[in-house]
Amino acid sequence: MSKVLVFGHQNPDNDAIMSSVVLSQLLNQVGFGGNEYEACALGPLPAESAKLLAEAGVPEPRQLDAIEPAAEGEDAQLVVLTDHNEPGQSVVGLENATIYGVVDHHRFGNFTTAAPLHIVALPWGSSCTIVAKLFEVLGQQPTDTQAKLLLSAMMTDTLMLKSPTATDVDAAVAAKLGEQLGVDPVKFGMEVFLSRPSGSFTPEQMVGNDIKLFEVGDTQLLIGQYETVDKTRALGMIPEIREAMRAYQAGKDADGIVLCITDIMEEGSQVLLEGDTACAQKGLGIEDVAEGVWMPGVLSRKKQVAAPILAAAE
Ligand SMILES: [Mn+2]
Repeated sequence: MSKVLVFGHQNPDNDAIMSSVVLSQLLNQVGFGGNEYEACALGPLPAESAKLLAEAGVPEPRQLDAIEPAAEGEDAQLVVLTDHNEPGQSVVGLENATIYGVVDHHRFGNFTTAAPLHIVALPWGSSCTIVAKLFEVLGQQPTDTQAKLLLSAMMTDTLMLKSPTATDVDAAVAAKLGEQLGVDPVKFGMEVFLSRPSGSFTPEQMVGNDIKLFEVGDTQLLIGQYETVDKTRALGMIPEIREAMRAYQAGKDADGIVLCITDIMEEGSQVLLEGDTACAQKGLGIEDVAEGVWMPGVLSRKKQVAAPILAAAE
């Protein structure tokens, strides 16, 4: 029996955590491939994930710092990536691992493997929607706890199904899980959002809480997103947030950094730029102005921010 580590991206969000936790449970439940699966996390858990897991009595995933090269005569560590596939967003030392599987809903970039792998990629609103469907594929019924953890991530990742990344499949799966739990998915999702201690976020947390590195042409661009139900507090801290952006960019040795302060209620994002962001300005059609640019309707980093920036660089 081989041990397989299952983990989401760095700076994990609720979808990265819940997809790895519940997918590991499912694969262990069915004895998939005769392996043993362990959920890991590449960073501290978001507040809502920690709260949901504690309430459910489910242990938090183990923190994983790096994967070391295999010792002489040993096989490489097997891993399953959830909610990501780009090495730049994954564990340090991913090149030392054998990618056994991927369950993801993002674009593929720089992805090569030495051997065939289990790969489930669908352009749905959350990785947990895919995990929920895998229960059906593997002939399993999620327990109430599993249904709750999956639904929480489907709601946070799709901003209560309002994001343009949400599909009919997400809505249908959310309705089904909500029915099982006897909750309204949107109301439940709002409770999960409101359990975030957003009133106490520091500028450093707003910048680093949910940020991903993208290779845009030959520049390294960081794109962060801070989701809030009221952007007023953040907008009153713009100089401090910009300072935190510059510090984060310097720490990661990136060329530029974009931060979207996304207001879930007003359904749009205030976009701040620091460093070399010519590609971002071109892709988004905005300029680097001190207070940032309000982009109405922009809720999805993936579809409405990263995709146009990457497209403009081609
Ligand atoms: Mn996701």
